Amino acid sequence: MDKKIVYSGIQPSGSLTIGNYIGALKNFIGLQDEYNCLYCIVDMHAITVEQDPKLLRKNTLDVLALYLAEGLDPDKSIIYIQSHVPQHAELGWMLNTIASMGQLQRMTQFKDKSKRSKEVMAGILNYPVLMAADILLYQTSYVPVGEDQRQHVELTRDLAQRFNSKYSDTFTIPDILTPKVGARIRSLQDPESKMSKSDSDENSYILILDDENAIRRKFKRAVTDSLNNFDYNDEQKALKNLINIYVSFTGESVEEVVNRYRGQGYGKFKADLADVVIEGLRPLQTRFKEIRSDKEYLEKIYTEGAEKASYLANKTLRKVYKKIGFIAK
Ligand code: ATP
Ligand code: LTN
Repeated sequence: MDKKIVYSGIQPSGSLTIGNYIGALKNFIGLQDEYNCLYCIVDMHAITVEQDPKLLRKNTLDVLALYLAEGLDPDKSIIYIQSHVPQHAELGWMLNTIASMGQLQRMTQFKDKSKRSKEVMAGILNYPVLMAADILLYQTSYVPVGEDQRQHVELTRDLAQRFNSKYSDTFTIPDILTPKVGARIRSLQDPESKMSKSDSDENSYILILDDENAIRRKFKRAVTDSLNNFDYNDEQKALKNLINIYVSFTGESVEEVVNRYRGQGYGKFKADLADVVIEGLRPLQTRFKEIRSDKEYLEKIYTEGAEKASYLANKTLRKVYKKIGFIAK
């Protein structure tokens, strides 16, 4: 039997954080042997917020190089750039005709992002419909993402079910895949909000490509609490977040870490956490530098990736057009 499909994407909307790493990127690698995986750089999603064209180009190649540096293997997985496969926009349009405005307006990300902007563009409302198109084009079974994407994956399931019952079985209904620990890494400055690469306070996040000094400085400045009690609970959200980062990098259990640091001040733990993250990111950073400088190699990967993705996307799109009643040419 054919392997099931795994699909995920990351926006080139800035430099990636360890939230992106722990919640998504790090988990992509292990899926490559068991599943047929597609990993996309979703540049069409990124433009739903203001982007500088030069920076968008740079960030797109950065994400591609990070995918490869982390160990995504182009012989096993399809790695490509979303705008190279126009079928995403085409299926997105079809799905827009069955997506309800009310449902889109209830999306948490839409509410957050539209609150922050003076003029709300339609692209930010339709963002999750394009995401549904990404996923459904490839008959995806599993979507490895962070917890913040749960609502979007639910919407994708709804749209797939709606289309299937309107026109007959067409799309596979996908399931979300979130990591046990680290599905929602929080800001180092405000544990109520998620760590985000678009946060204006650079002390709130650690970037995958941050150097040693920046990592030490940011963890040192990370907020904790005044209880001075080393424990893992919801009253100490900031500390809990730091422990989650620690165990995501070392693979230890929360219990082991809590037992080791119990009775010690937060300062020692934060310093050790910085070491763990620096060491954990080092191999990735080294490989990134090598790969990122090889423009020809990157071009070869994304060109071949787009070819393979297009072939699969077309198969689904042709079915969709036929069911809707479009005339085949
Ligand atoms: P932004 O923070 O710029 O609004 P984003 O980082 O949430 O965007 P993407 O870059 O597309 O958006 O996210 C890529 C992946 O990283 C998604 O699977 C998302 O769920 C995951 N992710 C993002 N932030 C976190 C976080 N703080 N904790 C865990 N996973 C995260
Ligand atoms: N919305 C996602 C990025 C994304 C995605 C996808 C993730 C776009 N298309 C398809 C998984 C599958 C985010 O993380 N912000």
